Amino acid sequence: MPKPPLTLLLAAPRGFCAGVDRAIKIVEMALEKWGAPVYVRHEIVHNRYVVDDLRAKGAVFVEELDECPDDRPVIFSAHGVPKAVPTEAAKRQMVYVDATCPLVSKVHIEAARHHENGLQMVMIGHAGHPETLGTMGQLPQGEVLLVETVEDVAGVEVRDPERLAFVTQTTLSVDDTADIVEALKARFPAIVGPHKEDICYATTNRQEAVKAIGPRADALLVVGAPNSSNSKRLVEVARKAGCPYAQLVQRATDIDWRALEGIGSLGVTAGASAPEVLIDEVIDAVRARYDVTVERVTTAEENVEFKVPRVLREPA
Ligand code: 0JX
Ligand code: SF4
Repeated sequence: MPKPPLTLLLAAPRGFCAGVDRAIKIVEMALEKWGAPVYVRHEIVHNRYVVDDLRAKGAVFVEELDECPDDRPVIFSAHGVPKAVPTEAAKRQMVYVDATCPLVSKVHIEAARHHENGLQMVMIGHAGHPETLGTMGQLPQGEVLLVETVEDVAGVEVRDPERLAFVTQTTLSVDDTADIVEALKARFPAIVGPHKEDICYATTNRQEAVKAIGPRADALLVVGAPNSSNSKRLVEVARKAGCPYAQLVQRATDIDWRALEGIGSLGVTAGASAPEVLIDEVIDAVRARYDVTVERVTTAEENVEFKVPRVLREPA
């Protein structure tokens, strides 16, 4: 039977961002330098394939520092850590390498600066997400108020509405965040913050590409993990852009082929923590069932690269 024709709308940019690339390289360098085991606090990036690959090379993934021995190196994940974590590692004289994305560290610095200037902080982010915990954990407990939605803004209780600042998680929905910022500014006109928000270039660009594809695609697959904030946002953006079916898939085996029956166009993208090998796997699986014509939908060119430290610090 001939395969049905399908236009595959391939998003660009998609997949790995500069912060993810750097964080994975740091773990690989640490393994090369110090040998196994090297401990990693939290998944280095939210992707099972990446984590399993590093685990096979000798990385040991833990959630908290107290699960690490004193005498092995530990790496902090790309999402950032509360200030107490490096403080504790130093106290235990551990060798540690911070793989926090420089764009997340920038938000940490901003929060600390506002705090030093006597401003109370509001963070727009998702409760319990490691980046939110890390950013809030830059300041003493209770100093950062979390808001997740426009509705939350009405209930937030501040010390002094004249002395307020806000920061955001880097992987939020650009549009939802704009609404929350607007609500904050309406309620607290004196609030200060970044020019728009702290959403990074990679998050913004991946959402833009999905917005271009969404209205044209009968369905869209986002390659990414269920705990990956930026990947989940891409599914929401696709649905909002008018795509009737948008689904997160970790890899090809997750694809629900029945849901794709009868489609003529399929969007494909990937979150910032999803490796290209998994995107290729998904495309190959689509090709096995459809007569595919690939159309690249490019909405931005990316050439961001973050320096990886040339030499990792020697154990004490
Ligand atoms: O859940 P997130 O999108 O914050 O993380 P993920 O999927 O690991 O993406 C890369 C790290 C992003 C940090 O900002
Ligand atoms: Fe950095 Fe953005 Fe990538 Fe997060 S998604 S690691 S902030 S570049």
